Formats: sequence, C-alpha cells, structure tokens
Amino acid sequence: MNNKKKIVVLTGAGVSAESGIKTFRDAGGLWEGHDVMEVASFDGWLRNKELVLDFYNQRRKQALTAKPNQGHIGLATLEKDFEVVIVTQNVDNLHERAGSSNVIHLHGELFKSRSTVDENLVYEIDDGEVNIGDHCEKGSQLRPHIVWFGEMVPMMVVAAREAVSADIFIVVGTSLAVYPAAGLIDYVGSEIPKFIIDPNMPSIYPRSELFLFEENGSTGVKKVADILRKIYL
Ligand code: BV8
Repeated sequence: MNNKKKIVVLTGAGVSAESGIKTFRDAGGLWEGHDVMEVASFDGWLRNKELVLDFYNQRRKQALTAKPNQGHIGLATLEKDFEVVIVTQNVDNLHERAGSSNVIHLHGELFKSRSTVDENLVYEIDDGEVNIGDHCEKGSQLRPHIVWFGEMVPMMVVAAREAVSADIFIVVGTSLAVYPAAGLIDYVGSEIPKFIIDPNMPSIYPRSELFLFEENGSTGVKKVADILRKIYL
C-alpha cells in the first residue's frame, strides 16, 4: 500500500529558463521574432505551414542542446520519498530527461508530431525536423504535436483529477497567465499547502496555505524539497 504523500507540481517556461530556453513572456510575446499568433495558433498554421514548421524545428534544435537544471532535477528527486505528478505547460522534455517518471504535458510535446486527419496518430520526432511533405500513414501532412492558442487542452481533465487528490501543490516558473492551465490551482483543496516558486511572483488570488519563494527554480525547489522532507518524513 503506497502511503507516500502525493505532490502535484505545475511548471511553466520559467523552470526551463536556467537551461537556456527562453520563457514565453521574456520573449516579449515575440518568439524568435514572430508574433505568437503567427506561429502558435491554428490560424497561423493555416496561413503559413512552412513558417510554423520552421519555428518548431528551430525550437526543437534549441531544446536538444538544453540540459535539465537543478529545478528539474530537484523535482525528479522528490520521487524518492513522495508520489510526484508533474503537470507542465512546457513542450520540452527536460523533466523526463531529469528523471521525472510521471509528466503530463498540457500544451503538447516538441519531440512529437501528429497527423492532421487523425489526432490519434502521434509520432516521435527525436532530433529530426518536420517539413512540408512529411505525411502520416494516412497520407496527410504532419503537424507539431502542440496545443496552439484557441485549441482544446485535452490533458487538462487528467491534470485536474490529479490536482484534486494532491496532498501538496507546488508551482514553479509560470506567470499563470494562460488558461485553462493556470486554473489548475483551483482544483487543489483549500487546506492543501501550496508553494509558489518564481523570481517575479505572478499575481495570484490570495488564498490560505500559500507559501511564496521569490527566487529561481534551481534554488527554490531545493528549499521547498528540504521543508517537505522535514515535515513529512
Ligand atoms: C483554450 C504551446 C479554448 C505553444 C501554449 C482572454 C483571457 C483569458 C484566456 C484567454 C483570453 N483569450 C483567449 C484565452 C484562452 C487562451 C489564453 O489563456 N490566452 C492567454 C494568452 C490570455 N488559452 C488558450 O487558447 C488555450 N485553449 O482556451 O481553448 C477552447 C475551448 C473549446 C474549444 C476550443 C478551444 C490553449 C493555450 C495553450 C497555448 N499554447 N504553448 C508552444 O509552446 O509553442 S501556451 C504558452 O504560454 C507557452 O507554451 C507556455 O507554456 C504558456 C504559459 O506561459 P508560462 O509557462 O507561464 O511562461 P511565461 O513566460 O508566461 O512565465 C514564465 C514565468 O517564469 C514567469 O513568471 C517568470 O517570472 C518565471 N521565471 C523566469 N525565470 C525563472 C522563472 N521561474 C523560476 N526560475 C527561473 N529561473
């Protein structure tokens, strides 16, 4: 019988910042010089598939050179003493590469592509590119396996179910500006301790059991992990 306390973690671009991956906001709403809606929306895809595919090919190349930082590693190490579910808005695979074994990607995955006629046809890309003319087994153009603005977030239901049964909730490196991801905290019990780690604390609705760590993920995660081990072990 697993009597480990369950930690649910919501992460955003900030947890990968110290791995050299630009955050969504720091890019000033421009990604690699593009308007977000040009490269991260379905309309943008319809307007210019090549531009969108190139944008994600560039980000995949950049993500390949990035390494997990102490924030990712600290979260993965929590699995020694706790049941840990990572809910990330990030499309990189740094949580997995740090050793986290239970990662829910709300906004998709950079290293996967999918069919444009059958969303169940999802393919690993590894270190490759996706280009015009790359087709799924049903002959349709492949697209990035990413949730664009204006698209449904199918994994939100799974993430919310995890949050409902959390004993501890940690938020690392997100401006809590994008919904429904930012609403995950509302599924967590009011009496459950909530730790927020961010050097520029996001505006968050005041509630009980909120503990703020105004610092980088690499140091904040270690501090919170030490506190949790003191309290729960
Ligand atoms: C949907 C994939 C409905 C792309 C992304 C008006 C009001 C409210 C909501 C909306 C609105 N208009 C439209 C909406 C909905 C919209 C939305 O929320 N828009 C926002 C911008 C207002 N949401 C959607 O469209 C979602 N879908 O609602 O569908 C629907 C319903 C029925 C039928 C059809 C549709 C889909 C949203 C998903 C979009 N895709 N990503 C890609 O990555 O290529 S979201 C995008 O923002 C990023 O990927 C990122 O994941 C996400 C959130 O950003 P953060 O991760 O928080 O990053 P950010 O830069 O903002 O913050 C970084 C934080 O880190 C900062 O706080 C910083 O201080 C901190 N930090 C910096 N350094 C460090 C650090 N922390 C720790 N350590 C450090 N070293």
